[in-house]
Order: sequence, then C-alpha cells, then structure tokens
Amino acid sequence: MATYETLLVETQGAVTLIRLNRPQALNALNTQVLADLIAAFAAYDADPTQRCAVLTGSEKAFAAGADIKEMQPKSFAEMYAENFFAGFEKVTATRKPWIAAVAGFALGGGCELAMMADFILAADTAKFGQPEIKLGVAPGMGGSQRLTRAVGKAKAMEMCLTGRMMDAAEAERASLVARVVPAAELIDEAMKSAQAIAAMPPLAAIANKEMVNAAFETGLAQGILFERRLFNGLCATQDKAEGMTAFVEKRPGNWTGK
Ligand code: CO8
Repeated sequence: MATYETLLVETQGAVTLIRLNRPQALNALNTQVLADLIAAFAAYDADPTQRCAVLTGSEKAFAAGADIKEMQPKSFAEMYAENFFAGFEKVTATRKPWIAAVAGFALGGGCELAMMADFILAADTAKFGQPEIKLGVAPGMGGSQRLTRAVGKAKAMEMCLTGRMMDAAEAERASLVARVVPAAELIDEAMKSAQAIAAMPPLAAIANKEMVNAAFETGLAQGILFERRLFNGLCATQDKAEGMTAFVEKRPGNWTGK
C-alpha cells in the first residue's frame, strides 16, 4: 500500500479508509494534501478489490479549510497560471462510491471537500461553514454551487455572507448530511455504511452514483432518460441475472462485477 505525506490510508476488506493527517494545521488543505488525495482516490478507483471508500479527518477537524498560510502570498496571476486547486476535479471524478465522515470543523475548503463525497455522515460535533468572506474571498472549491444545491438559496446565502457555522443537527435538518451519529461511533458507522455499499453489485453501485449525480447536471426529462438507459444497460450484466435469480431462489446474490 502506498504511503502519503499528509494522509493515512488503510484497507479493511473491500473498504478504503483515508484519513487527512495534518493535525498541526487542523487538516488544512494545501498543494501536498491535494496531490495526496488525487493519488489516493485514483489508487482506490483503480483497485478492483476496493468497492467503497471513507474520507475522514480528526476528532477536532475534518478540515479547517484551504491552507490560508499557503494562499496568503499568492497573487491573482499565480493562482490563475497554476489553476490553483483545480485538481480537486480529479477527486470528484472518482467513479466508485465514497463517504465523507465529518467530525469537528468542516470549514471553507473542508466543507467543500466533504460536499464532493457521495454523502456526508456527521458526528454530533460536526460544524460546517463557508467563512471565506471573512478573509476577503469566497468559496473556491465548489461551495457556492454544492451548498446551494444541498440546502437551498436562503441558508447557503446566509452562510456565505455571514460566515456562520451550521451545527450537525441543523445540517441534518437542511439535508446537508445524510445522518448524524454520536462522535465516538462516527468511524464505525461510516465503515458499516461503506461495507454495506461494498457488498452491493459493483457495476450497479457505479450506475446508481452516476444517476443521482446526473440529477444535478440535467433537466428532468434528460435525467430520466439517462436513468432508463443505464437501467436497461444494467440488464445486460451477469450481476442482474444473478440478483434476480437469487431473489427468486430466496438466497443472497453472489456478485462477479460483470
Ligand atoms: N489554514 C492554515 N492553517 C490553519 C487553518 C487554515 N485554514 N485553520 C487552522 N489553522 C492552523 C492555525 O493557524 C493554528 O496553527 P498555529 O498553531 O501554528 O497557529 C492551528 O491550525 C490550530 O488552529 P487554531 O489555533 O486557530 O484553533 P482554534 O481551535 O482556536 O480555532 C478554527 C479553530 C475556528 C477552525 C480556526 O482555526 C479557524 O478559524 N480556521 C480558519 C477557518 C477558515 O477560515 N477556513 C477557510 C479557509 S479559505 C478556504 O478554505 C478557501 C477554499 C477555496 C480555495 C480554492 C482556490 C481556487
């Protein structure tokens, strides 16, 4: 297994657990973290033994944002020329499912990274926010778009304009997170969810993810057509034949990923 400067990565069965590991900076995201995340997610996506991933931080912080100390000296020209942080698009291109397990602060780029996941599981200690305005900037890793799609205009606008944090209970009410669990159980619960997903037929898992994501990119009629075409396509897989036969025979399915 590869090692990373800013991440701890382990596998448990078919689940990859990726931990952000810059405790001295509350897991602030810098160029090295981005390079490590791109490599770790690419390795996960390419490994046929791995079927779901969990990205987490520490008890105190999932990630307290992009690294302000790295950005402080950068000019517009430098940011623009190096297309700073555009590499996060490679993380969002991960085809297989992954979950963000968030405890503590998920601020700025940390909130934006969590929202790149297929869904967020939150500890009751989680705090979400887009406080970039207080630094004279704004979200830059998709927050203004993904937060607005998740919680609607009123809350997204209020959070971006005031920089206030949303606690876990409010985040669940606002549909930013799938579920809130006690902090001590966060990793166990995330791993349980991930293992349940990992036990599903893998092509169907990718197709389900693509369909839900299509809802954010298309109109309703196009989205429904995309869904139906993918459904029809899944009917050509061995796992569809196995899944429906297993149901009729009242036994669990035995998936081949074909
Ligand atoms: N960047 C760099 N260092 C950080 C960051 C950060 N985002 N957050 C915390 N740290 C560091 C602190 O500087 C401190 O280091 P040191 O001990 O060397 O002084 C250490 O982590 C511990 O932090 P605190 O002492 O501040 O801990 P507290 O418990 O007192 O406070 C907070 C915790 C409230 C989370 C506080 O640290 C804080 O407000 N952090 C900044 C939050 C923030 O503003 N985040 C948004 C950053 S901007 C951003 O994310 C833009 C994303 C888009 C980029 C796209 C580019 C195209």
